[in-house]
Amino acid sequence: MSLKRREFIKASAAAAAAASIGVTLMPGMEKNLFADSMTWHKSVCRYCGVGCGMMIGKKGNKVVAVKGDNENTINNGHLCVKAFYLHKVVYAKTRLLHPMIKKNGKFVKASWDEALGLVATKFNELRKQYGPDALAFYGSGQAETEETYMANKLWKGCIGTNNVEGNPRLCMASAVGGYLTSFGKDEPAGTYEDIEKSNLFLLVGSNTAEAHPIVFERLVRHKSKNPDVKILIIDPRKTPTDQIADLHLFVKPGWDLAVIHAMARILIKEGYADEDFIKKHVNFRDNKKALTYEEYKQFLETFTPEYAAKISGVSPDEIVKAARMFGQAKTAMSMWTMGLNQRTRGVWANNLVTNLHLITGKIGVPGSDSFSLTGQPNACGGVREGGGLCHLLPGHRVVKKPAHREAVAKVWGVPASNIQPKPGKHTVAMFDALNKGEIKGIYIMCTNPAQSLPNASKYWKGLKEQFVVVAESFFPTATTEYADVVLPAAFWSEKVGVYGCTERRSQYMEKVVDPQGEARWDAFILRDLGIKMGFKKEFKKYKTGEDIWTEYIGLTKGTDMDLSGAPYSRLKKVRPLFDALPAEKKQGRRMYFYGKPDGKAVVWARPDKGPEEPTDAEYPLALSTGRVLEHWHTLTMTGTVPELNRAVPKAYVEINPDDAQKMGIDNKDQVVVETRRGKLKIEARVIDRPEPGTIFIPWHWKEWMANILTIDAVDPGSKEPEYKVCAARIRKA
Ligand SMILES: Nc1nc2c(c(=O)[nH]1)N[C@H]1C(S)=C(S)[C@@H](COP(=O)(O)OP(=O)(O)OC[C@H]3O[C@@H](n4cnc5c(=O)[nH]c(N)nc54)[C@H](O)[C@@H]3O)O[C@H]1N2
Ligand SMILES: Nc1nc2c(c(=O)[nH]1)N[C@H]1C(S)=C(S)[C@@H](COP(=O)(O)OP(=O)(O)OC[C@H]3O[C@@H](n4cnc5c(=O)[nH]c(N)nc54)[C@H](O)[C@@H]3O)O[C@H]1N2
Ligand code: SF4
Ligand SMILES: [Mo]
Repeated sequence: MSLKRREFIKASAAAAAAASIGVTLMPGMEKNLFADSMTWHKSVCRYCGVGCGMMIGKKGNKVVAVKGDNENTINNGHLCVKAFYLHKVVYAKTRLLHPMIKKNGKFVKASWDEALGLVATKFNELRKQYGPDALAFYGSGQAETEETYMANKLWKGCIGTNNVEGNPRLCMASAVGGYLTSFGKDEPAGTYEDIEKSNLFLLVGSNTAEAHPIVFERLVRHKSKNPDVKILIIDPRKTPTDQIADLHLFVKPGWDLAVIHAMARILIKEGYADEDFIKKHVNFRDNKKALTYEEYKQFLETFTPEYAAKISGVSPDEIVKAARMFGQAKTAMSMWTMGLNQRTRGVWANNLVTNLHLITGKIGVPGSDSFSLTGQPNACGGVREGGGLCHLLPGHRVVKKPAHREAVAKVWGVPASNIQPKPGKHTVAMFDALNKGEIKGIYIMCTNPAQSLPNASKYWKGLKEQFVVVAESFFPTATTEYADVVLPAAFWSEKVGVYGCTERRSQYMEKVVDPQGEARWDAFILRDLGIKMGFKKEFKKYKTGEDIWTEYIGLTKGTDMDLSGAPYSRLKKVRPLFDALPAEKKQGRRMYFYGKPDGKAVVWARPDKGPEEPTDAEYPLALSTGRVLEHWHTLTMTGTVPELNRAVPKAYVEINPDDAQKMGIDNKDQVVVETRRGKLKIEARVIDRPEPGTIFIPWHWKEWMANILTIDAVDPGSKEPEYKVCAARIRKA
């Protein structure tokens, strides 16, 4: 089983190499590929946050092929396996082609006028009767910046509620919290170009090979050319990323904070600290107060290798080895994703990784950075920079600052008093309020929360009972089941727009073909809803995507993410474009990143708390959830591609052979995985990927929904849920 999988991954690496030659050959399409009538159009992959440039091949009014964009310096023409089949997803049988309204429990086809009319009337009624906070918007890091911008304006600026959230809360919120508390500014300082200049990579809680394959490919290429480059992994599971590991610390899920502190202690004790850098650029703090460097060292004294080893399950020698590797490397780049963010101590975990860079001065120079990998293609651009969360406004602004509200209200053409100073409800609280009936109407766009929320079944009640509108490109999904109205959304390639990737680069996507059926662009659906709700003056003016983008970039002028020099006309040519900072700021772009008033970053002395629900005698196993290479989230897209389904056709629970033997479980046995929240019948995969004591379920399938098991406890700072660990038990079915 495991061998087959490895072979497949090798094969997809080979396929990626083929793409670099220029063209991705699709099964059955080879014949017509070079036909004169085919044209190529600039786009971006709509899956992960790497932001690979993609060219769309069009024939007639049809998308017929994709290939990597050779001119794009992120991926240099390469694509990963999911992306190869993206053009097929456009024509999936499950595309939603007409608006539908639920009548007597059944979806009935409706006209746009009827569907939007119903939504507008219902939203206005609820607003009038219960106040603006009875309404909410729940969006996505896969939505375009223009789309999130329109939603933000309608809800925060016109309806007058800050109940605007999105799935980046489930994903990047802890990274945002980490950057803000460590540096005073969001988003990483480095770029992908640091990869080729780095001597060491600390991959902590990132399955880079499967979740960010083109970044992984760059790591592989760099290391194969420079064998001295070291790869250090801190992760509870063995994954395909291990193919390039020099050292892997197998921590127990949720227990790695002590390990990172122990590494910091060794770095200082053994003289790897950059004392000069520390003096110039660093402050020290704990949760209550400022510390001196001496006090921080004192704090670290608890974290001997032996102590950290006992807590984490790693050997003391390996911790020492890892710290020395980090210290000895001339430059170092950390990359992390959900293994750190999806934790009740996600912000702290982020802080501690950044500590390692600040202590050793391995930051702010080419090849060194604490570089969070973003999950979705536009979580950085549309949601973080665009302000698509309940406390934010466009341009890295916040609702609580009067000057920020005023600046935004002016451009939106609404009274500043429309924008509330108090943040709205964060995602888990939003769905809780829906359960309680405090929120009575919600508009869900480009996300599938009925499957992706933690402890999901708990939140189906609110989705059942309240007025739910779902804008979707596919049907049915776990969430459309609960919708009162579904609105067909134009899909990637059928709409214009901008995505902003992990390294803060903006990329333009051309509208290549017309939307299918009656599908419409999400941004214009929102515009038309705004008009129907009575906000004519505010929304009638947007005739094109460019109208929306131009207004948005005007709002970013003078902020730390100034995009005012990046109109569509320039984005069409430059691929990909960094935030268009003035040249003098660009020079020192890495230091400008330090956003605290004294220009210093913070090394945090955080306690080494474990997970919310540790294992115990009743539930002795740690359950972890995550991704596979071939599939994307809730399968509405990759699940429609036969080639990807054949590669990984169904869900399974990975269990270590030692545990399996003790419990009498064989490979492919049906087992029941149980947590305090739910039970799931699923096939066992006995494999030495998780360590003994840990089990893992890929969460993509609705039929084997991992989120009926996961815990909805959130990080108190970032409000991001702890998908990555809860207590479970397993038995033969
Ligand atoms: N193929 C594919 N690629 C994707 C996606 C997809 O659905 N499919 N989704 C995209 C999105 S939105 C995201 S957010 C990213 C996610 O990208 P990743 O975060 O890389 O992917 P995950 O599979 O969620 O798990 C991350 C890793 O965290 C580890 N981990 C779990 N618990 C702990 C812990 O306590 N400590 C440490 N140190 N590590 C831990 C897991 O073992 C796993 O290796 O992927 C993006 N790319
Ligand atoms: N157990 C577990 N759960 C997790 C995670 C985990 O690691 N473990 N990870 C979490 C993370 S990091 C994330 S990011 C979330 C992701 O969770 P979701 O966002 O809920 O998952 P997706 O399947 O990406 O949902 C996107 C939806 O948008 C639809 N869509 C696609 N294109 C368009 C479009 O152009 N317009 C519109 N309107 N709709 C469109 C798709 O069909 C799909 O239904 O899941 C979270 N849930
Ligand atoms: S690495 Fe991410 S952005 Fe690049 S082709 Fe694959 S899924 Fe798309
Ligand atoms: Mo994500």
